[in-house]
Amino acid sequence: MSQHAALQAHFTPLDGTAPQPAPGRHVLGTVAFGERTALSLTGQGYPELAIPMASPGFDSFREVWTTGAEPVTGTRGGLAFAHDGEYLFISGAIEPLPVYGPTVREVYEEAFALVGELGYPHIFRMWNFVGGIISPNAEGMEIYQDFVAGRAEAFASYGDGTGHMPAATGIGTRGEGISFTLLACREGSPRHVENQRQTPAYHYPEQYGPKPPSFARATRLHPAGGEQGDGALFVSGTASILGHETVHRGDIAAQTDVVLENIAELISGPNLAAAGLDGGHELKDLRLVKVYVRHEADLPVVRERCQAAFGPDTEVMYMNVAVCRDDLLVEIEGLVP
Ligand code: 3EB
Repeated sequence: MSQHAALQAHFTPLDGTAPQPAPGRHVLGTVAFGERTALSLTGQGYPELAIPMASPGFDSFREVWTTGAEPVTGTRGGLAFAHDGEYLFISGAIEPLPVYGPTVREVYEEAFALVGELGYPHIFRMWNFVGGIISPNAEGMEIYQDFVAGRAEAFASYGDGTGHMPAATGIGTRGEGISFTLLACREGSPRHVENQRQTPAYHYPEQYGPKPPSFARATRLHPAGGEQGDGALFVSGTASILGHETVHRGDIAAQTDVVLENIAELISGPNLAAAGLDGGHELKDLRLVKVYVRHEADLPVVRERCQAAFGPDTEVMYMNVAVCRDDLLVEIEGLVP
């Protein structure tokens, strides 16, 4: 991430060896997209969240967040965290439950309290990994809606209104339970961006659930002391939604194209300008892309369209998991460094 070398991420193989940070770099936290479900402080001290996301024919890998300063790490309740003076990484995990809402509220509130206590008040990216995302909970409510309601209640404890809601991913897993990772900063200032082609998720109408999802379409992180264009742009999980409606039900090629067009529009100069930000990017500028494909058989079509859209330097990982609406076949996220 250009001027602010302080926070960086990369993908590494999930082969049992510990990630080796470059000289002068320290691991802040990792997420292992593999077979297991676990949250722990590793032998090297940093938090690792393991999520069951891997399957034959798709990718398994570790996402490694590094910084230039030695982190302090710890655990608290269901959370593990690390912070380096400017950046805070928190992961949390909730075991399988009949109903998730109240526990999601509790654990997310605990994470938001920690953000405040440790002095990293600006959350700029969250990932929410929701097992059984479109299955019913014990009361017949879709687990995603159960999760969204608990998260919405927790966000009320983090700030008023919607202006502080960060870029996020909400996605299924191949296991059960709910886990999450968040990134927050101390001096930097995140700027949240909506997409002119999409209704802000926090304004979705009630037909999708009692509470709307708490996230922004993208967040640009302005590092402390940096110029406006210096920061990375974090692109939320993006689906084949125009306005608030799923488009191209049952057509994986067309859904993939809409997702790519949605991201292209989101990161474009005119859309950033509408959010008061300068700069503008293209799909080829994306890095650390994750592509979530609902149906195994759709992978070749999705891969073909992604390869045509992204650049030679775009790393892309594919996973076979459900998306948060039954009719959504693909979700894609990434970042522009
Ligand atoms: C959507 O646009 C698709 O609930 O955190 C994308 C990104 C989606 C984040 C979340 C959900 C979330 O509504 C789903």
